[in-house]
Amino acid sequence: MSSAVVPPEFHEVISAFPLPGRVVSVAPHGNGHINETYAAVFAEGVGTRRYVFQKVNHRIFKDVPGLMDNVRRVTAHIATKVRAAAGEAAAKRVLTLVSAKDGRAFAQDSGGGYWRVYDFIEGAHTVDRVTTEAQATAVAAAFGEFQAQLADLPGGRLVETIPNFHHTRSRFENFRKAVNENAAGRKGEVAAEIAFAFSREADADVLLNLLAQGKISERVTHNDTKINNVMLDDATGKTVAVIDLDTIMPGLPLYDFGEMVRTSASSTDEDDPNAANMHVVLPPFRALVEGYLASEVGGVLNAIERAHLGFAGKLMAYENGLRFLTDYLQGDTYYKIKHPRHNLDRCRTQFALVRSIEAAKGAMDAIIAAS
Ligand code: ADP
Ligand code: GN1
Ligand code: MG
Repeated sequence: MSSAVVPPEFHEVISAFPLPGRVVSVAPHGNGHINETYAAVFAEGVGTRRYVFQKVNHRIFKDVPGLMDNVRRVTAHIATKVRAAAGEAAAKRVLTLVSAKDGRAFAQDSGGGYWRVYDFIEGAHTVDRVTTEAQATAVAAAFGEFQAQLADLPGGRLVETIPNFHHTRSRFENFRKAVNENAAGRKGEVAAEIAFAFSREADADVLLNLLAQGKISERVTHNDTKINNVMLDDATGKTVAVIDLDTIMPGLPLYDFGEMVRTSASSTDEDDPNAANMHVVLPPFRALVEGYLASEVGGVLNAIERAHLGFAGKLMAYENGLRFLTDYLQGDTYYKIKHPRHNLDRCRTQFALVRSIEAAKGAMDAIIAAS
């Protein structure tokens, strides 16, 4: 069996799941920044079947059993909804958890690591960048639909898997602390980025104030609507399933929309080493607005929420830039990195995107008004 770069704990947990046959190969999979994801091929007789094994990042997600309870509730609810609306074949292609033999939604290895297994969604793929406007419309519609499907999730409030996840004021205070502590001794090198972050501090409170004033509402949201968190059909390009459900919890629809703008209406990769390549791109922005507003969730957004669709993109670029800069200042303890300046490159593209969205505000507002 080929299993280069797969940790030994993987082999410990295989037998905890009721999977048919034997594992014939396993390899790292996908481009996520947080969890460890592996695709494992199982053979039984002449056939093979793939599963996704994920080692959940326990350092970041402090309550994995609580998180997995959310995932179990959400995947079951979504499957029921999709089955009713689109039939069994469609329901089989949404994210489907394989429970462990003991009935739990995860298994633990001898080092205390948490593992979960999903059916591999076959005939589909993720992209790190949007290439067509149709793709942007489809992604926005898929996340909008997903959020609408969660509106009647039974069972009470979901566990908050990362407290204050999109609380931009709290993100800003973490950043300020990281500057003061200067744990990795990198503060001098990023003076320009620090100054930029302070110059936009007031943006951190805009949506929080609207929420406190009751002008916008909290709902159950995905909170990580990056383009590579939706699977697209290989043949048709249509959206098949929303994935990466670790941060589903109460949040603002504007955070979901803003994260789509950040990742789907931007001109280059989040980690492009040349931040000058980064700017907002208006045709996919228009496509996102249209796809989101046409989805079921469009009908529940009020005028204030609609008016902030562009600002939401700027806020998510700012928040992610703050988070990357904080991680750089703290010595790269949160995100996976591939080289020492990775978080700094990511921060710079995000701050370039903030500037670009500010410059394009008039054009973006006109698009929203026309949609
Ligand atoms: P992370 O939190 O690290 O981003 P994800 O859950 O998004 O982890 O998974 C990382 C990548 O693995 C995804 O972008 C996707 O390409 C792939 N992936 C995840 N789940 C599945 C699945 N059930 N079937 C096929 N590919 C998957
Ligand atoms: C992380 O897990 P992934 O790669 O989809 C992060 C998001 C950030 C994103 C930046 C749990 O997303 O919040 O916006 O990186 N997820 C978590 O690319 O922190
Ligand atoms: Mg992901």
